[in-house]
Amino acid sequence: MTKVNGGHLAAKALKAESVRYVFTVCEVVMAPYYEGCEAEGIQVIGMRTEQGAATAADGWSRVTGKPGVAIFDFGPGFGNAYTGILNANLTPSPVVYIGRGRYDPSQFDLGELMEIDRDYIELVRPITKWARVCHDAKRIPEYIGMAFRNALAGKPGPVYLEAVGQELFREVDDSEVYFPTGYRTDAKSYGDPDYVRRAAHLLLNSKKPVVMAGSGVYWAEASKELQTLATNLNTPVFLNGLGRGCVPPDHPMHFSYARRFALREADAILVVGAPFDFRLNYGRPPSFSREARIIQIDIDQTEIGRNRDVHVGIVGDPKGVLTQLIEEIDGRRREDSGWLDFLRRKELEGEAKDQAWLTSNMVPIHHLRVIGELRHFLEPDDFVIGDGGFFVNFAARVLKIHKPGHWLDPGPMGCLGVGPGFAIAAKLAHPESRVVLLSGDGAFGFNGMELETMSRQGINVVTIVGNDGAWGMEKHVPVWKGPAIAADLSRGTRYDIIAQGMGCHGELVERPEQIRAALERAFNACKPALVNVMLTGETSVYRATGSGLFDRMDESRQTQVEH
Ligand SMILES: Cc1ncc(C[n+]2csc(CCOP(=O)(O)OP(=O)(O)O)c2C)c(N)n1
Ligand SMILES: [Mg+2]
Repeated sequence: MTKVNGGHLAAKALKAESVRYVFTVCEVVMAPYYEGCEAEGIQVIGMRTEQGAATAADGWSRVTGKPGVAIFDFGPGFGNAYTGILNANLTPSPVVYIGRGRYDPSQFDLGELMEIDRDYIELVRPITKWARVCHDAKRIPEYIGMAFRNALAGKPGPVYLEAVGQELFREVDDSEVYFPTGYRTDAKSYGDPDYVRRAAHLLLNSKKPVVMAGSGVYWAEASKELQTLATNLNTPVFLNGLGRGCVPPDHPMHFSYARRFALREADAILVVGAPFDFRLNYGRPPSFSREARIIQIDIDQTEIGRNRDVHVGIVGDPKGVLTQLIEEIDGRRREDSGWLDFLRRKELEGEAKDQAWLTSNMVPIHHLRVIGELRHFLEPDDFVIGDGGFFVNFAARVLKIHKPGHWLDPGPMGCLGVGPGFAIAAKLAHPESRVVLLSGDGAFGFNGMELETMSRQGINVVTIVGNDGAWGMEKHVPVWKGPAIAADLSRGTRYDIIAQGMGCHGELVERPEQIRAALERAFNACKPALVNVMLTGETSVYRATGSGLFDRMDESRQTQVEH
């Protein structure tokens, strides 16, 4: 009979889920969690804000496919973590968030420290899949099991669990504790065979089919199946969200620039694990053809037909359903008469327009020149994290991502400040890969202190700050009647010196010919590094390059480059 406290019981349950790291901001009342984790061989990573911790846990989920875990205090800790949870919720990403919970019920409603007149569950419920309080130390392992089951079941998403603070310290006999082991399944769910047959028939008989694949394909680890189906069907694939990288850029069916033409002119569109949200203009014209027959595959039945009429809706795990479709098609090939050639031409035209800017010698430097230089360094195993406005949009447009989960960005929440947390998680999960964080100067301000975490923990990320001295994406849009208000930041801020002050390698770059050597030194620094690149802040340059808010991106790609 061994005595063990509630915090340690939680750690044992996390260990059983193969958790390797938990992310937190130190708070002594959570000592039982921390000590339990260390005793179980789980490393506790101390971050600089709870937003950073919540985001790192989300990043871990994204780069491993297994839930990341963050632990934070209530009150201000909870408040800071909230943004990170919001972001995980919209992605959606399966993260286990553990709040400290209120402390001693005998003091509730007396005006205890950090008291609020509602409980935290009420606040977190709208932005999580599942949220609970555990009131009994002995039941903590059960609740951890429930948390993982709910995070991973069907459509993934974040969950929130807190244990009443006192219970973390309460010692119980471990022989009296029920440790569940078979509390969830990884089994795939398959689609209705009749619907699969109809989908195959429709696709095989279409003249201008398109596949639009999103994050659901990533979570289902279905990239191989997606590639096989696209090859067998002879059908172009476009990717969004975490779907990026699920088809490598050198695959003959991989397309990106031609998307607006493809979705407008298609006669059949297979939408897999990609919700009809704003990124797809809700599946509606003008971005989506009105006439196209839509086949939709999603693990979540409530996504089928949301915002857009579908002709064949298949509920099931994308890996399972794509496998069924491949079997149903059984080697039959769709004959293509010019559709692929047309889209390839559009693709090459789009790429060609960016070429001049990728090698531009203008001073201050153009955003695309930095990305152009970075391309010389990137290898298929590297991870690229985007955190910012225009700077990240440019990068997303031209960088080739070779593997699933190797591009992370603020996602549908558009949440600035996610970069350092994501980068830390990516590097911890894949120490053998290089991790590059592309940050706007505005975005850097949110969680830039996490470079101290990188420095302290030896997490060697290369950060490139695109320093245009502005909230560029807010400043240069044609909405303002006069000059943009509150859209400027100080020009020339020395983020490189700030990074040096945190123990990182820091470089300032003001001219394009300096970029390559600076990146070289940053990648070889053997410590975290930051390259601060002074960028142009001219609205006319953005217009000419074709950049803008998300919904203008496609239009602007048409803009003629005047260089
Ligand atoms: C947390 C948060 N606050 C505000 C915004 C609104 N927003 C979107 S893009 C942007 C500008 C980003 O500026 P920066 O990071 O410097 O990138 P740039 O566009 O200048 O390249 C802002 C403020 C947001 N998306 N997230
Ligand atoms: Mg900026």
